[in-house]
Amino acid sequence: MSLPIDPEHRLPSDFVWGVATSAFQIEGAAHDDGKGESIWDVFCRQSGAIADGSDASVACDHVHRLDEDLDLIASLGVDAYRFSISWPRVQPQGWGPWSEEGLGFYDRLVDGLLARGIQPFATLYHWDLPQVLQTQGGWVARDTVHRFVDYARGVQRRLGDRLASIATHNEPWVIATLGHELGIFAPGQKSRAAAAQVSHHLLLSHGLALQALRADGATAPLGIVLNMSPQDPATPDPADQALAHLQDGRGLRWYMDPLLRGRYPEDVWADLGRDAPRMEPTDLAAIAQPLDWLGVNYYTRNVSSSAGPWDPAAHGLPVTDMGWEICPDSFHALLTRLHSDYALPPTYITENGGAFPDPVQADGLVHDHDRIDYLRTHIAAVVRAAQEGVPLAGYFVWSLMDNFEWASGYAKRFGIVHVDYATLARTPKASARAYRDALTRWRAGARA
Ligand code: PNW
Repeated sequence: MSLPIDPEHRLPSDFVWGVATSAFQIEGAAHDDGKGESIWDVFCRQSGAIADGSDASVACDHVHRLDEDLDLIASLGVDAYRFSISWPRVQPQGWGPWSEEGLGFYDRLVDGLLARGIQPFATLYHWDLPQVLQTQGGWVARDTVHRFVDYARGVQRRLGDRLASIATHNEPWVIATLGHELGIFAPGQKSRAAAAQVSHHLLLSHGLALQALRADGATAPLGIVLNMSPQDPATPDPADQALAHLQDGRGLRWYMDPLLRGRYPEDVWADLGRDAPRMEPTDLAAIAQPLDWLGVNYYTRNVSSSAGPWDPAAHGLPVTDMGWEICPDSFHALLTRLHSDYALPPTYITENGGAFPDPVQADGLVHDHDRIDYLRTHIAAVVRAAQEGVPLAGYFVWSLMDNFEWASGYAKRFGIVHVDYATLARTPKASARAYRDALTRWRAGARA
C-alpha cells in the first residue's frame, strides 16, 4: 500500500516534507541534571488529570536515545524534523542561569540533524512552562512575556545560526482555552478571563520575540504555529450559524486577525465583555510583526450545534481513536479560505495525522492502513490547495513516533513509528514506509 502523492510539479520543488514531535511528549529525562520542572510535570501528578494516570518522566526516553532517533528520522527520508525546545531543560527557573547540560542536548540534536542532511525546525514553546514562572502567575502575568523574550534570545544565541526555522509558540488557542478556561490541560485553570489574558500575552510574547530576534540578527525564518478547525453549523438554523461564526472567531480569527491585520475581531471582543484582555496601547502593533512563515496544524473540523456537543461517531461519520472526525475536504476548505481571507506568508502544515489503535500483528509489525488512508487523503487535500494557489511550503506528519498524548496519556498512538513502552523499542509502522516511498517517488517526479 502506498501514498499516491501526485508528483507532477504541483508543489514547489523545494517543498519541505517532515515529521514532528514536541519535547515534553518524547524526551523523558525529566529529572536529569540541571533540568527544572515544567507545569506539565506538576499537572501529571494531579489525580485524574491524565486518563491512564501516567506521566512523561520517561516518555520515549528520547534524550537518552538521541543517536538512535536521529538515525530513525534519517531512515524516513524526510527533509526536515520539527521538534520543540524544553524551556525548563535549558533555563531551569525560566529566567537567569542557563543549563549547559540542557543546551548541550539541543546542540547535539541540531548538529546530528544537519550531519544527516535534515533541516531543524525548532519550536520555542510547546506548552512546558517552567513551574517557577507558574508560581509567579504563569502566562496570566505580563512579566512572563518578558521572560519568554529573554529565553528566545538565549536559544537564538546558542542555536540560531544552525536552525532552518524558528516558531515562537505552538497552538496558543490550546494553551489558553484547554489550559486556562476548560482546565483539562496544564496548568488546569478554569477562568474565561484568565484564558483571554493568556491568549493576549502569548501573542504579545510572539511579537516581541520576533522584534528581539531580528534585532539580534536572526537568520532563521521566524513564525508561529496555530491549530485550526473549520466550524460548520450543524443545521441551517440561524442559531447554529451564529454559533459556528463565533467559534470560528474564538479559534481562528482571534489569532489570525491580530497577527495579520493588527486587531482583534470585534464580535469576539464584544462577546468576552468584562473578560476581554487588558492591554497596552502599543501591544497590537507589536503582535503584528511581519511573519516569515505561518504554521497550520489540522486534525479535524468541528460542528457547532446550539443543542449541545455534536458527536461525529453518533452521526455515523468516520473518526480516529481521539473521536475526531476524519474530514480531508474540510482541510482543503480551510486552506483555500485562509488564502482568500488573509495575505498569507509561506504556510507550512506543521502537524497533521491521526491516532489509531494500531495493534501489533502476529508478524510483529503494525499494518496501520487507517493511518495510511488518513495521510493519503489529507496530503491530497494539501496538494490540491497548493495547485489552486495557496502558498504552501511544507507538510509535517504528526508524529514521528507514538508518544505522551497529553491528558490521554500513552493510550492514543499518533506515530508512524511504533513505540513499545515496556522496552522502548521503536518499530516503523507500514505508514512510515508508505511515507518514505511516497517522498522518494515525489522527488523523482519533481526532478523530471
Ligand atoms: C496538538 N483540540 O494538540 C499538539 O500540537 C500536539 O502536541 C498533540 O499531540 C496533537 O495535536 C494531537 O493531539 C491538540 O482539542 C490537542 O482541539 C487538542 C486539540 C487540538 C490540538
